[in-house]
Amino acid sequence: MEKNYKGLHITLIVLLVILLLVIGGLIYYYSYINSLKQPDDAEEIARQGIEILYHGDTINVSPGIKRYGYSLNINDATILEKYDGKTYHNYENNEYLGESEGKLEKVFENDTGTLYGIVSNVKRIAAFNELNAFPREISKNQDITGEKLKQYDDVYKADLDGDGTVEYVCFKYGEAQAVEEEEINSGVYTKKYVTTVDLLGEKYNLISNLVVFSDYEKENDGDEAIYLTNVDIIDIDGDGILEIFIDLYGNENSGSVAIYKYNDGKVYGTTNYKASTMP
Ligand SMILES: [Ca+2]
Ligand SMILES: [Ca+2]
Repeated sequence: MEKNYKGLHITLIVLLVILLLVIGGLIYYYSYINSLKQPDDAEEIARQGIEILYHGDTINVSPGIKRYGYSLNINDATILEKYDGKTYHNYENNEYLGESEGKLEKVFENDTGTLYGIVSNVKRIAAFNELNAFPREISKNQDITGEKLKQYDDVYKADLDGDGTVEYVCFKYGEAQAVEEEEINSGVYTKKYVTTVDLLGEKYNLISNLVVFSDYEKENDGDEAIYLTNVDIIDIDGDGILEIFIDLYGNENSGSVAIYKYNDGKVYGTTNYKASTMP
């Protein structure tokens, strides 16, 4: 009987030691993992109050369709003080283009007398502080081997989510198509020009269609067709994932941009987005 108790005590002690080792191991593991984590750039951005300008206007850089050209009220003294004459870090076409001094310009006055402005003398993407914008290489129209890739006119290649496999952001600029009657009833439009933007995986598999953009040509209209061509692949929020910015059609003062984030096999943003120059 006594022997059994002794055996039981030893078993309990052994179990206790194992439990303590496991707990100790877990504590060590989590403190080790935390020590590996660098200060989060997104937190750093929030702390420093960094804001992003797109075509000179502030935008929310989370995935989705965002308008620009409507947020800087230049009657507002705090806006003037914050944005005018400041040094900006400039990014465009997947490159860092250095610093410039921005100037807040009046763009238009709305019905209520509000004067809207944009910051001029900055590039397509501008930030108060320099970003770690390109954590991985981004190439354009290089090593286009797959037959599926050859169907596209412009191919951007980058490991967007940093998992070791590349993704492709592919633009196809359509030939002029005859306009179908049900598309436009007015009858004055004769041709349609289409840009298709697709996201492909490493094996050239279609991950998602991002945007289909249409421009319409009027009869006897000498205007050139508009295709989407402005794309920025950039880590805008410091999370190590490259976001995709596709500039949708806008006039010189305002427009919109489609922002996408690809992570864990999912595309965040407005996919299959139908954009058009038609109102
Ligand atoms: Ca990847
Ligand atoms: Ca990012």
